[in-house]
Amino acid sequence: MATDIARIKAALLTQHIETPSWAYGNSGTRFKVFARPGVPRTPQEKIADAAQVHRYTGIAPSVALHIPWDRVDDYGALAAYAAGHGLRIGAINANVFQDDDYMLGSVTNPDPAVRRKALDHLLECVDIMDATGSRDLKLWFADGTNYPGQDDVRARQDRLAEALAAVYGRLGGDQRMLLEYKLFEPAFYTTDVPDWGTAYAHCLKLGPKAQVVVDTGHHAPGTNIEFIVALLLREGRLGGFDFNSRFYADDDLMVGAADPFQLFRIMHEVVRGGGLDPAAGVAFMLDQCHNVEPKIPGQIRSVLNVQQATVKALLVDADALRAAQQSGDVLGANAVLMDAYDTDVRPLLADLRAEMGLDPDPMAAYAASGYAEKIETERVGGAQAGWGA
Ligand code: LRH
Ligand code: MN
Ligand code: MN
Repeated sequence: MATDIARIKAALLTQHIETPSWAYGNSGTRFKVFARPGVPRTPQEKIADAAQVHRYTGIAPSVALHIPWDRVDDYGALAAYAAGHGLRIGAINANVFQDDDYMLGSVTNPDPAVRRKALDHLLECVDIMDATGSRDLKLWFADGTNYPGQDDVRARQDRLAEALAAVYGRLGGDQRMLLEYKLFEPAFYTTDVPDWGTAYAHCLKLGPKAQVVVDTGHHAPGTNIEFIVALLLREGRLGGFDFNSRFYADDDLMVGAADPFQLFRIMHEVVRGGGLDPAAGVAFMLDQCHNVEPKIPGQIRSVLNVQQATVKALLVDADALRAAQQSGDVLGANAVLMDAYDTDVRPLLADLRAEMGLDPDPMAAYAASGYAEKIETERVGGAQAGWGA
């Protein structure tokens, strides 16, 4: 048992959770964006806030950027700034969904001039990756149609494939393309990358540097996300996660808040499929907004939620589970999983944090640090997360 705990702790230390720069800015819904005191005004201030999350959790050493929300003149200097705060720049998220030009789509737009503009932006994002040392380009397309007959669904797939191939050809040796799917929104009739199967089909044609990213909020209610995770991992195409929680649609609530059991089931498949091994290349990223709660504590809580689900998944007795499964012991097998899920892992995690030289209670430690009060006095006129900016 003691060696088991040591093994579990060692595995936990290899897991890094990336926070998104946009989580630190003001956000809301299309009805209202709430301005909170102290939110960052610049990409540098977002990085400084992300550094706080790493400081108290010890497992969030990178921050994702969204371009142009995080546009700067010198991305090398921004990476150096991050390094000065003990962070790396993580995934570069492209944004081809906010300009008026993209009303009828970006890379799938019927107008070749708009397609060219979108492709140029994607290629610029790879230039940024070169400057920041980022491995991953995350692509999400708002492209789709609202009405039957609005555009040729097959032609749009051809245009998408052409753009993806051009970007793929531009990737450096260690760089990857993560293709994100989403069931619907903003398009309501057809979406050009609506599901894992479409993303997977494109990635398969492109090659091994093209991987699927699973945003947990982008599925129909009742979808068995852990099955998708198991399948993609088995096929060597799970590039990573955009973690968040949903009740209804793309709610972007804190991961593990709505359904911690689902998060555990997902992490069980990650562990089962070897996805926790850094060599598997699964990027654990958050994609969330904090509309009614403070942002830095919201990110700390989210990172801890992923870690808690991970440790429970690591506690699953794999031998007992296999034995029960092979003997057809349905209830026994289910009980093995539930035993792990029902374990109170808080003492184990508190121990681990003490061993890492961290406060065992990251939420309390951040609250006591005075950082929130400091940024509230120092920063005036914080920026919006991106939407409508
Ligand atoms: C789209 C999405 C995608 C975007 C992010 C801001 O819904 O999940 O990842 O880049 O939100
Ligand atoms: Mn996402
Ligand atoms: Mn989303």
